[in-house]
Amino acid sequence: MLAASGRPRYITRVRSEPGDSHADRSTADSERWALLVVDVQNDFCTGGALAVPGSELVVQRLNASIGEARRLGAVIYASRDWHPAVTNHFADYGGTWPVHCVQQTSGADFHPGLDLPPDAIVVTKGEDQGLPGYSAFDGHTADGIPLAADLRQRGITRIVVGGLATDYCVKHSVLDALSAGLHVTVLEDAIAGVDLHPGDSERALGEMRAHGAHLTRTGDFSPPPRKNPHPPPPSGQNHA
Ligand code: VGL
Repeated sequence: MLAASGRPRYITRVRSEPGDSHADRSTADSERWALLVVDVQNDFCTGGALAVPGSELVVQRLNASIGEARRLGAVIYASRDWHPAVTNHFADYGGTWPVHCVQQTSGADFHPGLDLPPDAIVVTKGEDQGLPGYSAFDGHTADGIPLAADLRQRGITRIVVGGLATDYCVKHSVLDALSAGLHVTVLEDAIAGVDLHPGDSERALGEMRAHGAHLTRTGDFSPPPRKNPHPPPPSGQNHA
C-alpha cells in the first residue's frame, strides 16, 4: 500500500555532480533504502513526560538527515509510541515508565521542530495494553501494514536509523531490523538514551554493533552499505 499522499519517490540512480561526495557515493545505489526516525515525540523531548537528555540535538541532526534522505529520494518512516491511557507499560499500572505518549494527546505528537515531509510514513506502535511496543517493527502504517511488510512491498533492503531512545526503541527497532535481514546503519550522533541505569546507551550501541549494525555520524550520511561489518546472527534470538 502507498502513503495517502501518493507514491514515494525512489531512486534507481542519482546523478552525481563533480565534487558532490554524497551524490558520488550514491551513484552505485540502485537498491531501495529508507530513513527510519524513531519516536521523536514531545513526551521524549525537552519538557516532556519522559524527556531524553540531548533530544534537541537529535531533532537538529535528524532534520539534516531528513533533508539529505529526501534529496537522495529515500522513503522516510517516522515511528511513534501511541499508548492507551491505561497500560502495564506505565508505573501507575505496574510498569516502569511515567505516563507518556498517550493516544490523541500533545505528548504523543511529533516534535514540532522535526521536519517530517508530508509523505513520511507514520508507523504506530505501543497500542497494546499488555506490551511495551518498543520496536518500530511492532508497529504498522496507517493502512495497517506491519513495518517489515511495508518495507518488503517497497523493495527496501537497507535502513538508516536515528531518534529516541537509544537504549529502548532505537535498540529494539535496530535489532528487529537486523533479525529481519535488513542492512542497518545507526546515526550515532542522532540518537540519545534514557540511561535508567548508567551505561545503558553505551551497552545498547555495543549490542547493535555486535548484531551487525553499521554505526555512522550524520555528517557522513550516505545510504547504508550493502554488507554489514558483521553478518546478522541467525534469527530468533531473544534481545528483550
Ligand atoms: C521509549 C522508554 C519508554 C523509547 C519508550 O521510545 O525509547 N523509552 N518507552
